[in-house]
Amino acid sequence: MAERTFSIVKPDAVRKGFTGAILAEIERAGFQIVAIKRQTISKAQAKGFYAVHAGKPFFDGLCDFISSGPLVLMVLEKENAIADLRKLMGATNPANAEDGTIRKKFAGSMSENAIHGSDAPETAAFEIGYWFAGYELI
Ligand code: FUP
Repeated sequence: MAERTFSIVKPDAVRKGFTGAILAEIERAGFQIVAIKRQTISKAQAKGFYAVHAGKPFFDGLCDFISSGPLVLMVLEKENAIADLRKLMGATNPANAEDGTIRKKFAGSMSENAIHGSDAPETAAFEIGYWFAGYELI
């Protein structure tokens, strides 16, 4: 059965002009783009989204970075979408990402790593609901 996941083309990749190339990789891997929007988020919105990381040493920098410029928010669908997107993204630190992954091709560093993808069904449900209303997902 088709599964949905949530993804972000992060501000570093948008700034560098990689949005289209990353979307092409996602579609080529068999994902349907169910919903998509480009916007600049506030630091308060970033803190709510990344609440699971609150208190970690990188939390403040992460929230500054993700709210530093336009990003692209997406809901993606395919069978096994959550795990398959994680595989397509590659390791959090692009230095450890496998060849052919989005982070290997487009990410510059651990903190500015081009793409986000939900890591489990519960986080996908929270993240989709955080950024998209039900009527945007029909
Ligand atoms: P990932 O699921 O691969 O996006 O990675 P995490 O959920 O562990 O981390 C979320 C984001 O926090 C990463 F994309 C980058 C940032 N981060 C750091 O900057 N430093 C760290 O040590 C860990 C994560």
